Amino acid sequence: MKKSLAIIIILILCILAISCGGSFSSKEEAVNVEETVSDEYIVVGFSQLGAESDWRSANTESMKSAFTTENGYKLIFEDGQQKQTNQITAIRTFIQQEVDYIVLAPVTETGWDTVLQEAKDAGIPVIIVDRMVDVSDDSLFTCWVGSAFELEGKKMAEWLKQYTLKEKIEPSDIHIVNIQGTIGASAQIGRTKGLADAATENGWDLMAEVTGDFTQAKGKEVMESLLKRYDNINVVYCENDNEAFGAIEAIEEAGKKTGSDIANGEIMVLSFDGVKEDAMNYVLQDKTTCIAECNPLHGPRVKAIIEALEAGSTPEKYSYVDEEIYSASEVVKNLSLDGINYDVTILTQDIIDQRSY
Ligand code: GYE
Repeated sequence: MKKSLAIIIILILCILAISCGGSFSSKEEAVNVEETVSDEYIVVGFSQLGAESDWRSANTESMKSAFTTENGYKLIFEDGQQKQTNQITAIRTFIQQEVDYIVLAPVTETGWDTVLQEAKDAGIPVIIVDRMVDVSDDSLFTCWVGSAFELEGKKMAEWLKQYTLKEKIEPSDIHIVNIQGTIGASAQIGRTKGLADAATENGWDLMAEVTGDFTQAKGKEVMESLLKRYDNINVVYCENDNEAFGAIEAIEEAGKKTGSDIANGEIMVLSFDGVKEDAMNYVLQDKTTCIAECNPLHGPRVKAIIEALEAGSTPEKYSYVDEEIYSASEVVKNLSLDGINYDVTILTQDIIDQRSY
């Protein structure tokens, strides 16, 4: 009895020793895997500002599919939920994690100096994408890539000018409300300025500028109250597609029609982005009259910047993306701005089908 008990105890001790040893070695393995991951891959911390719109979803998708392990990257993705404080926390975490690059899509322009200085002190290059940062020292970031937001606004305003001229609508009969984007975001600042300057120059009645925070829900809410406040709105300038979706819902629920025939009581909706399918189909249906494109496919662009930096070259400080303007109406076929000609793309189903976003 005693002998067999001793054998059992020895057996149990052996099993314990083996399992403890096993767990030590798997812990070591885990550490090794972590180390190999950061050695083998380029680690990118991306602070995305939120998930407020279709444009943003397409942009997130583009970034995620550029920075894959197959492409040699480890992407750490953080959604800031439209709050700058969340983005600042994300950047500080990236610094602690000693990532190789920080990519920032900033919610608004100001307020980045301190945290970008911290990244610079840690020797981590920062690439700004989409909206810009307004910092006192532009060596706080390596470079920026995104859209020319004021140009988008100017193109839209020029389209409206040509359209109303051709349709013989008096400037003072153009009663506009602007549903703005997130206040302080480059996309809002540029698009608002493009319209406001043109309204002053042309003598249009720009009745209100109210933020819709780039969301469908806010766009609808704002449009509902604007319709109660003004009974003569004939142009709604929405600073993105999702606000336009919300505004169109509000207009239809109020028993009115959106469309290009403002001389006959329709309310003309103008918008930015042009993410398929909804936004573009609305143009074909004449629910939205004109869209200034804003291209969200920045993943490959940021990847090319990182590749250039890895190869030791210096990328352009600012890279602007070329963009189009779309309408189903053939009244305006081209625009001239500051001596440059832009063709208006007259939208068809084929064009929509060929687009990648
Ligand atoms: O137009 C809008 C999004 O910053 C360009 O942000 C971006 C804008 C885009 O919410 O849909």
